[in-house]
Amino acid sequence: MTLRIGVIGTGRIGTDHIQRITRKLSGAEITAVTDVDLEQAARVVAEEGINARVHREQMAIINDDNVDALIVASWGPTHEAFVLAAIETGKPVFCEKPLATTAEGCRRIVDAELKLGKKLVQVGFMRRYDHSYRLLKQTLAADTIGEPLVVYCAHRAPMAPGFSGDMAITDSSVHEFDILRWLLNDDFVSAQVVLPRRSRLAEEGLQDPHLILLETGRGTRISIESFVNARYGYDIRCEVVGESGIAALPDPIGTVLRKDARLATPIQTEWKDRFVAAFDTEFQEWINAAQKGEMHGPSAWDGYMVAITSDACVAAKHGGGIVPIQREETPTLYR
Ligand code: NAD
Ligand code: ISE
Repeated sequence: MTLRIGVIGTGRIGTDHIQRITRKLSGAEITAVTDVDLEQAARVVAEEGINARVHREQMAIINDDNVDALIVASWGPTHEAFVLAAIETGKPVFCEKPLATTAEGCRRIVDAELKLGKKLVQVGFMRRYDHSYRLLKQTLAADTIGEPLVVYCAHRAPMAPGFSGDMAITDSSVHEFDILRWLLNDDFVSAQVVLPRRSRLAEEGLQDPHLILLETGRGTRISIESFVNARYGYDIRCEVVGESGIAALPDPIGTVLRKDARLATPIQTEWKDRFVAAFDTEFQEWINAAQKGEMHGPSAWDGYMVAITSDACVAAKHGGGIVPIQREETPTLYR
């Protein structure tokens, strides 16, 4: 049975997801869309040539009888209300990160699912579907390098247009918070943020880079360099130092060019390109699971844990020192 999907938010990533579902993936079709910018929503429908209803009233898409499942790709502050409404109707909902902009908001979503006794929510942490990260997880799970002792990560982007305040943490590093919990199968117990000398290329008033230091329950120490004005490219790095070896993400594959007395290999510049295959796999697996009434991806609980970590990092950045992160027992539904 084809999964009929309603998309809330037809901006950059919403349009991307509509295109991948329409052009590349199987088992689903877009039957409805909505956006506060109705012209934009109608344009996407026309350009893709899809038979989808454009809802003027955003919440109406959730109760549309022609919609089996929802994708929330609107601005972060709107996510919580849409996800809670989808849970009310019992429809599966894929929500782009953040699940909600506060830990309390994420907790309300967790509580709604616990009350229902069923998982309906998947959060858009697409790195879990990246082939290299999956191989890295397999390597760690197979005990190939012993226990993980130290992890070095870097999240570097060329520029961060529109970034302000703590977005390098709350918008970008959240991907590291999720992937590290998943890779290490461990929760964080403390956070510290060290501010290096500020890059002159960062927008006025924006601290960049940040050095985020996390500690897990089993004592693994993590450093994340978050550098959103790194200029030279989009470069995601992760190296795990274990007791008997080191396991790291490889550089993405590209041609190695020997020319004009130089040895060169390209570096990507866009997160969309770096993770395109991960996004495709993420959605194909979500569609396949939703058709069977199942939900296997990053859960509302994962979204909540990331929000707690993000809050601790922001508090550490502004207050200084080491901020403890309270560990909470994972409810049975999410184990
Ligand atoms: P965008 O600004 O391009 O698009 C957001 C769209 O939401 C806009 O078209 C806007 O009009 C619409 N919108 C706002 N409020 C709405 C409402 N109440 N109802 C319906 N539509 C509404 O932003 P984007 O870059 O596409 O980001 C969207 C979301 O995706 C954000 O939460 C962002 O963090 C997330 N995102 C995730 C990744 C990832 O790697 N997983 C990458 C980029 C963005
Ligand atoms: C963006 O919102 C994303 O989610 C990307 O995956 C991330 O790498 C980028 O830094 C964010 O701005």
